[in-house]
Amino acid sequence: MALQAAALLPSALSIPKEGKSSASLKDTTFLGISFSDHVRTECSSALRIKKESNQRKLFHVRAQSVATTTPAINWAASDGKKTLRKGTVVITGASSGLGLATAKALAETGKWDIIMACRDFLKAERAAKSAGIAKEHYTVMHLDLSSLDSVRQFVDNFRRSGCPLDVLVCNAAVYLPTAKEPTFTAEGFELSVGTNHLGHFLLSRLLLDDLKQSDYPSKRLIIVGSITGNTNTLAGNVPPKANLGDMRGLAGGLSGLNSSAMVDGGEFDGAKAYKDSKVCNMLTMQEFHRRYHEETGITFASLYPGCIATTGLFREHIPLFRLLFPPFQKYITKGFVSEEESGKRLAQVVSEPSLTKSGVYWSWNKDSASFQNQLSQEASDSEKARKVWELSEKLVGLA
Ligand code: NDP
Ligand code: PMR
Repeated sequence: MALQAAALLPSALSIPKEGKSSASLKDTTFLGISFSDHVRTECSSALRIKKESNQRKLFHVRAQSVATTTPAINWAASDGKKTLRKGTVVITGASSGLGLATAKALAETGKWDIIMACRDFLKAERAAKSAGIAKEHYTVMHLDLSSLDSVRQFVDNFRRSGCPLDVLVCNAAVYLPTAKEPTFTAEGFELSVGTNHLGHFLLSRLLLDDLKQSDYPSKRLIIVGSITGNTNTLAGNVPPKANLGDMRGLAGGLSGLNSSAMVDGGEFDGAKAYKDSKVCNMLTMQEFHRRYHEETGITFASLYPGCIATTGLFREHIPLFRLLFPPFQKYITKGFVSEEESGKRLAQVVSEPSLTKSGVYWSWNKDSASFQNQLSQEASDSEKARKVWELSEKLVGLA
């Protein structure tokens, strides 16, 4: 009960909207105080006030409205030295695994305000605490990607916080390999594709405007992909293989009623649905790149962070799999990577100046050096990417 109530809290917060100022305050100082330093702290403190409001609400105190100002500059000058202002990054599914490890890696740099966009508010707060992420670096905001209403509510709440959006990381996912029957999102889409792809598709389409407005020097939209969606690899050839087919199931709404719950229109298979969702993720990233990179300068990227065999992703798998999978990946395939290492990898894609290339799918070699990897034929098919985009925008109500 307490958990459920807490999960609803951030959506209920009321913070008045402020217009996003585009005035440049570059290098402005007054009486020795850098304006930019002042503005730079605004987002962090607005988020802190919001966080404290959340906590007050836990004790049934009504949250009061908070006035916020949007930082409108990307450089802060102190002692005549130019430093980049703190970036704001939204990470979906930051309550465990890769998302949590990425939040931790970014928090340790002290250069980021991290918004942990999570479906379970208390779980996320506890995870941040036990990972040792200092309070001033993060804020939890409620987001349930299996409900399009929740996605829209999150976008409203985020905008009301007055924070800029510099990087969006679409990381959350569910994997249901043992499910015999499909389960569904609030709008009736099969849960894996509905959450991993359609929820993120709506989120990133809505937040594209916010990314465009950011004055951060390197704005990025990152959608986490995977090796298992790529049939040009050994891992991608383990059955059931990803295959979107002619997408008749997606066109039919993945409802399992008059149409199939699977993208390709076939029989339900939970493991395949996850792999298909990753293909949709990787195609969406490339379609974003084709449509918006040149116009906006935003970097669109995907990645395979390595096999993080210990995460919650495998929570629905049989116990024997969960026992054997980590040593199998560690000693046989040698594809294993720790949560900490995977977090450092994704953090590089968020913030490394050398990883600004757009339309790219990053991987890491045995020495943990990043390289631009090849996607499978299907996962790089531009016609399929356009079709996934067009069908998805209909399903989420954008077309
Ligand atoms: P985890 O299960 O540890 O993390 C998944 C996160 O997604 C959790 O925070 C979970 O929240 C969240 N989530 C699930 N459903 C929703 C929802 N409806 N709304 C909001 N959040 C939701 O798995 P990983 O860290 O392994 O996975 C992270 C990403 O990495 C995924 O995109 C996955 O495809 C990718 N990946 C993972 C690999 C691996 O080997 N583990 C390999 C390649 C890619 P909650 O904590 O509440 O359950
Ligand atoms: Mg795979 C180099 C070989 C390699 C790598 C890097 C992975 C990653 N896997 C490899 C090989 C194999 N796997 C082989 C040879 C087998 C048959 C024994 C195998 C099996 C297997 C299963 C049953 N692998 C799996 C599963 C899962 O349930 C996981 C999955 O498909 O989740 C969708 C999985 C994974 N293997 C990987 C990675 C990264 C995963 C998990 C997650 C993901 O793609 O997100």
